Amino acid sequence: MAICIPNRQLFVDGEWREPVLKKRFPIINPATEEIIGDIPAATAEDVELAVDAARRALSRNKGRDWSSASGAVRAKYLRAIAAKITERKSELAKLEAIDCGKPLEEAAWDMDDVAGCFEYYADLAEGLDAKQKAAVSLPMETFKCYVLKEPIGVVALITPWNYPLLMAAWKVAPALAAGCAAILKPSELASVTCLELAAVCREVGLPPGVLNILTGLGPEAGAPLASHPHVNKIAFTGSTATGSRIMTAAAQMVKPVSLELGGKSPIVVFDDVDIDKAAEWTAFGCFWTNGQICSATSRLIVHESIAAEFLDRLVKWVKNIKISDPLEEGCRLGPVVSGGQYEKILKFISTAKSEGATILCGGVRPQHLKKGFFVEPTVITDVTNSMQIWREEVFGPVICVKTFSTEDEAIELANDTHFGLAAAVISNDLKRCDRVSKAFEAGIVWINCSQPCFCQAPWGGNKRSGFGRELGEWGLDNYLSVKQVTQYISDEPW
Ligand code: TXE
Repeated sequence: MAICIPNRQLFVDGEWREPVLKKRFPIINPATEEIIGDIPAATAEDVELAVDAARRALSRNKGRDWSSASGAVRAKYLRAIAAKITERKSELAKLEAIDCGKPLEEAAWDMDDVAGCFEYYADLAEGLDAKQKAAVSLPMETFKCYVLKEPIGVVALITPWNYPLLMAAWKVAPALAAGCAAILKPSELASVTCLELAAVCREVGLPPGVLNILTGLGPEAGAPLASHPHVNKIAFTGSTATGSRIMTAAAQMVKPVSLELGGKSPIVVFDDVDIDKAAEWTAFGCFWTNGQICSATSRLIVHESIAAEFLDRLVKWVKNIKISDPLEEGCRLGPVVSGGQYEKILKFISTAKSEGATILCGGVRPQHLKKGFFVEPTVITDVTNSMQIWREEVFGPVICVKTFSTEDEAIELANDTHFGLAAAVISNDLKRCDRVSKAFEAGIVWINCSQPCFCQAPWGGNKRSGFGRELGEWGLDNYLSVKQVTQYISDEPW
């Protein structure tokens, strides 16, 4: 199934533009370790051009002001983008699969979600027209007050590689719906489909400068973008370490940030469950997208009375997962995204072993695959709270297991982390699920499932998993600022 990586440039002011320093870097297919193309590497010079273009797209005297266009007009473009993504779904899914290693079928679902996200924010953009001005009732009749919701301005959107186009859509769609102009900086490890988004924007005639896309390295392209004085807001998804750097840069200029960072999310399984179903949800929650999901439920906390049987089923389930090139029919697990991530995951596993944990299954490269960054799904037991594998985000197909005997103990173990993104509970007792949900220190809770995600519902974490919420109306609010207008009412002329 040959597929050609389109040769693209940076996307600035509605045009393809060669990077000022003319640098490019290679794209590596993680399933074959082969170089399959290259992409432009933006630097601070390109950031200047992109920020200028975004500012012009919002400037009232140029006659192309995206921010004061009606929500209905913006919705028209968002729907056109959604339609083009759907039209190109199968090609985009293949590009995503060979760029980041996710199974083709999953990549195709991502494309549906991308289109759905643009559609959803098109609806919200239309709704915004009616909500842009809201009256506030005051205790004094001599004053009247209303509130305007206005686009925040030029926004920097810095995204990761695990859902390259979908994570971009989660930010681009609400930012554009709100009337902001954006500069998207995708991850250097998987930027191909984001450059195709640029092609889509050209095709639908999105006004110049409304969306600019700069591929490049974090320190060279992301850092100057985050610290640019004319960027009014930064929305970031990625590691906690980089999130902290971005927050520091934003603090210098007192600009708002929303951060969706790492996780070490628990899944608590009580003793009253259907063990097969619970094992399947557990495997799905941790091994979907190879565990490279910020919300992966990578700490299994299972009731001691069912632990042995549960682990037996989980291991059987895991051993049935088809690991192959993502383009192969029936692939359920592809390679992890890069050589760096591969080494990092194996190091986590060897450290767990040296700290005294047991590798129940996996932990190695699958024997039938000699090339590519493949790691077998790994289940680790005999884990203590102080071990690295219990405390740090692996971002790979690795789950670590602890047992509990009481509900309080389960909650304590679940919350025993600096992170607070997601948590799941599996039990037939819905009152208990309700209690446990309230006790979880996490921004997202799943009951009797793990990982479902809908663009209508808020997404984001607490503690070191960041702050701010994406998706739903909360996602739109990320890109709106609130202005109070209060008028003194008087019969006397001014
Ligand atoms: O992340 P980075 P990496 C976690 C996961 C993974 C680890 C490292 O644990 O193993 O992060 O992955 C840009 N200023 N997550 O190195 O560095 C970078 O170019 C501005 C969790 O890929 O956080 C990319 O576009 N930008 C996560 C983006 O930040 C900078 C998803 C994310 O890269 C920058 C991905 C800088 N100084 C990784 N340095 C999740 N929450 O889903 C880098 N970038």
